[in-house]
Amino acid sequence: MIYEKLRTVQTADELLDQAFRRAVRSAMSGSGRVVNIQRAMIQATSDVLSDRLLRIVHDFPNFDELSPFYSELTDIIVGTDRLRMSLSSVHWAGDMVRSLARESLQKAKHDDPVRVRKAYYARISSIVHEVDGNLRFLNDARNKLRKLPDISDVPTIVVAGYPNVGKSSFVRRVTGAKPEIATYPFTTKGIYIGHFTHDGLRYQVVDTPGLLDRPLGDRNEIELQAITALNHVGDVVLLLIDPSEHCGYPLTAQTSMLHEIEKTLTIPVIVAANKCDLADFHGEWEYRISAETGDGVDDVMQRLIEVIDSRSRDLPQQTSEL
Ligand SMILES: Nc1nc2c(ncn2[C@@H]2O[C@H](COP(=O)(O)OP(=O)(O)OP(=O)(O)O)[C@@H](O)[C@H]2O)c(=O)[nH]1
Ligand SMILES: [Mg+2]
Repeated sequence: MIYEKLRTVQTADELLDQAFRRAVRSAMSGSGRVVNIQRAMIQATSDVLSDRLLRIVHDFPNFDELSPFYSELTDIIVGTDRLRMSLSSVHWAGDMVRSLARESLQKAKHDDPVRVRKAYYARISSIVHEVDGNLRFLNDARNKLRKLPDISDVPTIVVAGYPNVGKSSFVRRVTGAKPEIATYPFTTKGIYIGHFTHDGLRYQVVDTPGLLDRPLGDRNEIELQAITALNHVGDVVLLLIDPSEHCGYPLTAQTSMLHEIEKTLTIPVIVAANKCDLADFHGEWEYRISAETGDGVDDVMQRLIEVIDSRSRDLPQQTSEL
C-alpha cells in the first residue's frame, strides 16, 4: 500500500535535539582549532536536519500520480491542498537549513566561530519551529493514511445498504470464512474485504458498514464525498434491501436511499432484497435472496459478475484505473 512505508514525522524539538546532539558528538570526536570544531558542528547539524526534513517530503508520494481511489480518499481524510502546503513548507525549511549552513561556514573563517555557530543554531531553531505545525499535521496525516485499506487491483463488488440488512452475512457467504479486516475512512467500524474466484478469475467483495445509515440529504460534503468515492472503489454496487424491516429501518426509507444512491453513483447498482427466508419478507423483487440460507445468492452473483465483465469489455481503461 502506498502509504504503508511512511515513517513517523518528528516534531521540531525532536528534530533539533537530534541534530544538536549529533553536532556535539562530532565536536568531541574532532580535535584541533576552535574554528574547525565549530565548523564541524555547523556541518553536522545541517546534514542531520536537512536530511531529515527533506526525507519527510520524499517519503510522501506524488499526489498527481495516485490512483483515483487513493487520491480521492487522501483528499477526504486529510485534504490534499493542506498536505501539499505542509510538504512545501518543510521542504523550504530543509533548504534554508542548508543554505544558512553554507553562509555560516564561510563566516566562521573570519568572525568569532563560536558566535557564528550560536547564531546559526538560533536561526535554524526558529525556522524549524516555524514549520512545527506542519510537521505535526504531517504526522497526523501519516497516521491516518497508513490505515487505508489495501484495495487490490481486481474487479470489485461493493456491498452497501442500511445497517443490519445483512451486508456482512452476504460477504461472508460468498467469500468464505476468513475475510481480511481493514479500517476504512468511511466508518469507525472495521471493514471486511473478501475474495472469491470465478472461472479462474479473482474478484473482491468489500463490505461498507456504517456508510449508509441515513438519507443522503442529511450528509455534509465530506460524507457525500466518501460515498461518491465508491465509484473508485468498486466496479458494481450490490445494494441490499431488507423488506422484512427486521433491520429496524422502514422499507420506504430504504428504497428512497436506493434512489438517491442510483442518482449519486456512476457505477452500476444492482438491488437485491435480503432475508427472503423470513415470514415478514414481502414485495416483488428481481433478486430475492437469503444471506442466511443461501437462497438466490448464486443468481445475483451471476448477474454481478456479468455486469463487471461487460464493463471491463466496454471500458478497458476502468479496470486498470485502481
Ligand atoms: N433471517 C435472516 N437473517 C439474516 C439474513 N441476513 C442477515 N441476517 C441477520 O441480520 C442481522 C444483521 O446481519 P449483518 O450481516 O450483520 O448485517 P450488516 O448489514 O452487515 O449490518 P451492519 O454491519 O451493522 O451494517 C444478523 O443477525 C444476521 O444474522 C437473512 O438472509 N435471513
Ligand atoms: Mg456488517
